Formats: sequence, C-alpha cells, structure tokens
Amino acid sequence: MKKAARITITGAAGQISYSLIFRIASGEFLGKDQPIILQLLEITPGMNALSGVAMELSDCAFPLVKEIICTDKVDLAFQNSEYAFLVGARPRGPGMERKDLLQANAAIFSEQGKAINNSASKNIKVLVVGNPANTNALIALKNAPDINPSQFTAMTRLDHNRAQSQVADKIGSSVSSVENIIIWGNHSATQYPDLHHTMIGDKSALDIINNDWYKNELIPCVQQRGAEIIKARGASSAASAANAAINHMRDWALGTDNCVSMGVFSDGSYGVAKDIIYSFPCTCSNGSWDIIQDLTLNDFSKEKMKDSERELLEEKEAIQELLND
Ligand code: NAX
Repeated sequence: MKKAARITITGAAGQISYSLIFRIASGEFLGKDQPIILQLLEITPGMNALSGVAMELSDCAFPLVKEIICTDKVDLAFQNSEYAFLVGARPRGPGMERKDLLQANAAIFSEQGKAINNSASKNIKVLVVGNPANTNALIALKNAPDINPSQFTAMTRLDHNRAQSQVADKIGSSVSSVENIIIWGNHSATQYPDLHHTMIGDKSALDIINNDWYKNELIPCVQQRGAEIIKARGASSAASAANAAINHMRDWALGTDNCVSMGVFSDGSYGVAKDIIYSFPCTCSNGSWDIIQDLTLNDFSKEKMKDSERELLEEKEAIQELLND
C-alpha cells in the first residue's frame, strides 16, 4: 500500500469543493491505488457547513480516504501538505471596487502563502482557483520564499476546456480530436483563447473553422462563459471548475504530452513580463511543467496577449505592498 498523500482544499464548504472533494476522494486525481488524507480549510463561520461535508464524505465510505481533517487553522490545513487546491476566496460584495476585492484576497493569499512556507512539504504543488486567481497565486508565492515559484500555479484549464468543447461542437467532432488549444494570460475577460496552433486530426483548425466565427463568437464566448452560466444557473460554474482543477493537478502530477493551459510564473517567454502569473501552453513530465516554446505569433495574437499582460501588471500594482518583494 502506498503512503497516503496529503491534500489541502480551501473553501472546502463552498460549491466548487462540493464536487471537487468527492471526486478527489474517489481516486480521480491521483488514481485508485493512492490513499489520501484530506486537509479541509474553512473560515470559522463555514465550519458547521464543513462538518456536514465531512459527514457525507464519511458516508461515502471511500476506501482511499485515510483521514479527514476539518479546520479553520491555516497552518494545520497546510501541515506537510503535498498538493493544495486554493479554492476559497472573498467574493465581490456590494459596493466593492476591483481594488478592494484584490486587496481583500491579497490578505487571504498572503496568509496562506506564509502557512505553506512554514508548514507544507517543500515539494508541494499549489493550484489557485479562487479569483482573481493569477494575482492570488502571485501573492501566495511571494509569501513563500522557501518554495520554488514554479510550484504555484493558477487555473485557466476551465477556459481551455470550454474552448476545446466549443470547437468540437462547431465542427461536429469529438473533444479528443481537438488538440493544442491555448489560453494566454489572465483568468478574466482579457484572456486570449488562441486557435492558431490548434489541430483537428492532421488539419489546422483555422483551415476548417471560419475566421469570423473564431474572432467574433468563440473568443467572446469563452471570455464570457462564466457570466453566461451564472445567468442560466443562478450560481457560478462549480462542477466544471472542479473538473478543470482535477485535470490541471492530475496532468501536473502524473504528466501529459498534450498541450495544456496553465497559469504559471512567467520567465519572460514570448516577451511576456517576468514576475507575473500568466497562462501559457505547457506540457508536464516528472512532476514539472514546461512552457511550450517557439510557437509563431501573429500580430493579432501579440496584441491580445499584451492586453491580458497589461491587466495582470495593473492587478500586481494594486497589491504591490503585499508582495513581500
Ligand atoms: P463559494 O462561495 O461557494 O465557496 C467559497 C468558500 O470559500 C466558502 O465556503 C467560504 O466560506 C470559503 N472561504 C472564504 N474565504 C476563505 C478563507 N480565507 N479560507 C478558507 N476558506 C475560505 O465559491 P465557489 O463557487 O466554490 O468558488 C470559489 C472561487 O473560485 C471563487 O473565487 C470563484 O470566483 C472562483 N472560480 C474560479 C474559476 C477559475 O477558472 N479559476 C472558475 C470557477 C470559479 O468562478
């Protein structure tokens, strides 16, 4: 029997976690032969709801779950943690400006970054889901100086999956035939879904798909999909977000040759500013990600990528004092 892996999930009583925790517990993240210990973090007012989640987890009798820790203590939640899904975040309240939202979250993610630095495994892999995800990930990594910045990532896999599915629908093909989708930039309305490298079988997607549909329908559809779901469902994406979080972490931990979009610490690839968390096309092996290099970018792509970079630099500016630089 393998040693149990310690997995932290924050915002554990929220709606994304209500799907995420149960799928992880059933083995969909690390596999059906990997026992796990779940370290679930909530804020104090969420602890009662979290105890209900824990009762349901127990009632599933998942054989892989060796222990469930429910806590509102940040250090305990990250104790020896090897994988962390940072889902909990402060939602925008009435009258809250974008800067207020950034700062409220910056306070949460700087505290969690410090706790990761102090308590977690030095090999931890961190995925930030809670919005604004890219900048929250940057704050967490800046507050964890003993952990390599490459171990902090932000989620753009939901946007990636959305684009892949829309393209497959459009051409009446299966999602698995659509390869090399790229989401560049921020997980926000400035993100840039790029089809210029996308292949459908052995054909370039843009030889099959009309350019007008790509620019005028697909790009805004992916950028606005979250808002469309809220309008229809009366609540934001949850099951699909949990699914994307598992896709992201599973590929990172176990490897993939496919091109996957991940918000990672920019090293300046493709002329993107260093020192921000920016979504790039990546492959993963041996527990590490690599940015796919040497893709040709046209002027349209360069301009869209810059727009998203600019937004991330503005977000960084708004929380500069919490970056510990
Ligand atoms: P919910 O409001 O249902 O759940 C959030 C939970 O986090 C709540 O139970 C709350 O008590 C808890 N929480 C708040 N502050 C916390 C803290 N400091 N420590 C621990 N727990 C804390 O939100 P949910 O729908 O689950 O969404 C969670 C986050 O994911 C939001 O920020 C949301 O915007 C973001 N999303 C990000 C996506 C992405 O692709 N990156 C897509 C889905 C989603 O919109």
